[in-house]
Order: sequence, then C-alpha cells, then structure tokens
Amino acid sequence: LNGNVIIGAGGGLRNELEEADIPPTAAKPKINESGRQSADKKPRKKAAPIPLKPKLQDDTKKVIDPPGNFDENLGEMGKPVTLPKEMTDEMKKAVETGWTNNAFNQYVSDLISVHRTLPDPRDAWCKDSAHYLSNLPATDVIICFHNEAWTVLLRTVHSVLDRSPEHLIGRIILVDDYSDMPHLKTQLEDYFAAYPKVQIIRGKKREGLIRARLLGAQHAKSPVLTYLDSHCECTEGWLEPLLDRIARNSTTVVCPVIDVISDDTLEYHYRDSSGVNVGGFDWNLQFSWHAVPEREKKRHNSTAEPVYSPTMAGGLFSIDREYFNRLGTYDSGFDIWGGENLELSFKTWMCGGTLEIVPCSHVGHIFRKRSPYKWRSGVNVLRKNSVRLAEVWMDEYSQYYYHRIGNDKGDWGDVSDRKKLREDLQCKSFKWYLDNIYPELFIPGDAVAHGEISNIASGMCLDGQEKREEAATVSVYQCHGQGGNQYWMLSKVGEIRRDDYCLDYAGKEVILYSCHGGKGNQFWTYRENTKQLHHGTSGKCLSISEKKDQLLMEECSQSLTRQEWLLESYDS
Ligand code: UD2
Ligand code: MN
Repeated sequence: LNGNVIIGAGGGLRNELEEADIPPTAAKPKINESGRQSADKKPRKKAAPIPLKPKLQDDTKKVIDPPGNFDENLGEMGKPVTLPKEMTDEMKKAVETGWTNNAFNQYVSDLISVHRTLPDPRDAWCKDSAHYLSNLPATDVIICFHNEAWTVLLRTVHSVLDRSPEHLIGRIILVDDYSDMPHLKTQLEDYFAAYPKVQIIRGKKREGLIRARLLGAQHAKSPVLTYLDSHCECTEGWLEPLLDRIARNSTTVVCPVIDVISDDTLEYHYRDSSGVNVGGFDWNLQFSWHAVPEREKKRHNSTAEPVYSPTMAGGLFSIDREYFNRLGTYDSGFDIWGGENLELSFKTWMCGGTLEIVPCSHVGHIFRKRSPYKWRSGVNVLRKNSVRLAEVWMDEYSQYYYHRIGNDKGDWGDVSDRKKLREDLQCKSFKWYLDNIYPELFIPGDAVAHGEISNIASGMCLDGQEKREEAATVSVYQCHGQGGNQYWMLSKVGEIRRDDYCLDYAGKEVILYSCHGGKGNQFWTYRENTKQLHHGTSGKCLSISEKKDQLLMEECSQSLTRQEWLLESYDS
C-alpha cells in the first residue's frame, strides 16, 4: 500500500471550497494526561470517556445519532470502522460534510477514542534496547495545522503523549496556521490546559505550512525538533529509534516509516521492515516512493536498520535543532504547500548531512486524495516553490524541470540569500548528489531525445497521463508546447518514457505502464531516415488515424506520412 500512495494531492487538485462551519466537539477527557503508557503495561483500556455520539454537529447544534450497533471499542487496535449501508438522511449528511471539509471520513474519526490503541508494527530487532543509546536527547514536537478536524488533531497529540517516554518530550508545539473552524479558535486552549507540555501558537495570518513550521521552530528549546502532520498517530516505540540516530550524529536527519491510516475507515495499515520504501523524485519535482535499492541493502545485516533515502516525504521527521539552523531551515519564500521536502532533502545531502528512513519507527498518517483547504488564488504556489528550489539547488539540471513545465517559470521572487547560504555552507553540486545519492534517477540529458513527439503530417503530439495504480491509454492531442503530458524521453535502451512509466504495446492499445527494463513490449526504435517509430515485439509502427484524432499501431509503410514523427532535441 505504502508504495503506491500519492503524497499530497495538493498540486493541481486544490479546492476553493469554503470550509463549512463546524461547531466544536463537546466532551473533554477527565483524566490528567501527564505522560506515557509504558511499553510493558497492557494498553490502557479507555483513558478518556469518549461519548458514543459523533460530535460532528451541524449549525443547528443537533447531534446526529450513530447507528445502534456501535460500541465504544470502535477503531481500537487500529481496526477499521465501517459505517452501515443503511443510514438516516441526517447521518448521511453528516458523513458527507465530514468528507467535504477534510477529505477524509471525519464522522468515523469522531466515533473513535482519541486515545485509541494501535498494533505494534515493529520488527523484533527493534525491541532490543542494545540497538539504542541509553542517553537520548529530548525533542520538541511541532504540529502545524490549518483547519484540522478536532478528534484527528487530538488523537495526533495524544498519540505522542501516550506513546513517548515522558522525559524525551520537551514540548508539543501546536501551530495554528490561521484556522477559522470555530473549535480550533476557541476550544484548544481549554482542552490542553490540563497538559502542561502542550503549547499553542497562533499565526496572525495564513502562512502556509512552511512558514508555520518555522514559527514553531522559533518557540522550540529542546535539542531536537520533530515535525508531524496534524493527522498522524504515533505507535509504541516510535521516538527512541529516531533520537538514537541523531544522538550518534547530529547531521543525520531521520524519518519514521509512514504507515497508512485509511481516509475512509481509519484502519491502521503497516508492513514489516522488508516492505520499507525510500524517497525519490521525478523531473516534475514530485516526490515518489521506491524500493530500497540493492546497493543500499548490501550495507545492512537487517532490514530493520536505518536506510539512506535520497529524499523525504516531508511531513514527518526529526532533526537536530542546531543543524536545522545551520542548514538555513526552510526557504521562507515557500508558500502554503510543496517543495520544502525536496529542499531539505537536497541540502541535507549536498551540505554534508545524511537522510535516513528508520524502519523501527512507525507513525501513521491519513493520506488524502485532494487538498481540503484553500490555497492562494491567482498564483501557482507549487510551481513557484519548485522554481525557487530548482534555481538554488539544482544547477544545470534545473533545465529538465523547466522543460517539463514548458519553460513557463512565472515569478519566483528573489532567491539571492538562499544562493548565498548554499555558498557559505560550501555545499556539493547537484551532479554529485545525483551520482552518489540517487544514481537510479533517469536523467533526461542521457536520453536520445526528450520533449515533444510530434506527428509531422498533423501537428498532433503524443499525449498521455500516467496513472499510478492502473495502465493509462496514450493518445494524441494538439501540440501545446507546455511539456506536461506531452513530455517524453527516448532512452538509450529504446524506451519511450516519462519518469518511471513507459510506452507499452501488447497488441491492443498503446498504454503507459511501469518501466520494466526488459525491452519486449516497451522497446521502440526511431528510424531516423523514415522518421518512423518502430515497435519491437509487434514489428508495427506508431501511427495516427486518418481523421488525425487517434493513435494507431499499423504495419510499417514508408508511403504513409502519418507514420512520421519528429522527436524534440533528438541527438543521433
Ligand atoms: C506532504 C507531507 C506534508 C508536506 C507536503 C509538502 C507527509 C505525510 N506529508 O503532504 O507534511 O511536506 O507534502 O509540502 O509527508 N498546513 C498548514 N497550513 C497550510 C497548509 C497545510 O498548517 O496552509 C498543515 C496541514 O494541516 C498538515 C500539514 O500542514 O498538518 C501538511 O499538509 P497536508 O497534510 O495537506 O499535506 P500532505 O500530507 O498532503
Ligand atoms: Mn498530511
């Protein structure tokens, strides 16, 4: 599951919906939560009395009754909660509102204890204390949020308090990035008054998650900073393996394994350490997950040992506070969402540090299929962040990203102080990073051609969008010169590819499929003299229909101009 998850649907899928008014949830837990639940104690049954009725209320303050068969152990041990097929209209409406406002099933979250128990996802190797130093530094945990669902936010905080050794948590710093949901504006201080470790900071305007994180860091005092998204759940023993790595070397930046909490049922999914993934990216500067490469596996005796990762997903990590400052924290010119994870990843590696994923540390996260909150209107925020990133850190390799976005860079502001930072730190080149830290990445410059593949007779371009979980058909569309779905690379081994997806023909339609490197259905040859794209196993040629609106595979014929293609930046 983990491997195919789309991190952040934010790019392009933003949603301009007004958040609806969600009145606060009512009951506060009565216990005074001071510390942790120790590893050898049985999981606490029910620390706080969580009322059975979902606390999602509509404007009329009328509580929506849950179906009668619900019990108070819902969701315990990370089990899924499935709503009955038959629901009253009121309930249906409440469920729907929850989805609209959060892009996950808030109604289900409201039925589950904010102290719910979780399975222990660790390998046996992880439980051997000989693998950790005994004297670990404390951390502040910084959780930024913009309009987070009440029970989800509370569960995040309680999972930290309930499952971390007390002395290792300095403070939990909640940074409210200008939420306007009423419960967050009025009830947070009251609720956390009983928890001295929890500190609440409020931004005076909407800053976006990157500057909100910086605001949190300004209030931190512990030697280590740990960042979490506001819809996470930490599992038993999550913290020690992270802190251990930093205690050994303060330039090591560490990420837990991010387990998947279902957006629908809130089920907690996990895999053992043989299924751990590391982070990468593509030339659209999107983060992606990959299996641990062989060269990395060879460095280890056990799959539970920390593994090098070229990049981090972004939301969940620990870093030495001084090292974070030395690296120049984040580029504060980054707005709302995106790009900051690659910035921190690139400079960690390029400026002398190490980035690791720690398989013994598991934290769950609710992955969403769209971004539920408002972004800025009139600006392509993600593109601006990415151009800033490319300008400062990617040297001549930035051209591949720009090509991919049709060289439409927009206004990215001033990055001179970030360039100076890189110089002052005497960081290595991006080429060094690619060669040594991410040699698996396919470089467009190594391709025989990269850019558009246009049909000479028709002015139509090969066009297709990859889909992560299924095969996507490829077709033709008017050439638009904006890169994107018309950006292709012809690799030296005869693949027509974009990132990890290859043009594939098995006799039916031309599709985009994960590159397998085995030639076969993914093997294409460009015949320079006839301008034909010849397919290996079928012997056919790529062609366009007489109406010029469809992609075809047909017998190769030199008299058919519709089989003639031009490859941008073709280098024979
Ligand atoms: C992923 C990361 C996220 C961040 C992002 C790229 C994980 C699990 N998540 O996206 O942490 O690195 O990629 O930027 O690695 N928020 C604010 N203000 C805003 C927008 C968001 O405070 O203007 C908060 C939000 O409430 C959440 C966090 O920032 O706690 C991350 O946002 P997200 O959950 O929408 O991002 P996600 O998980 O899709
Ligand atoms: Mn998130």
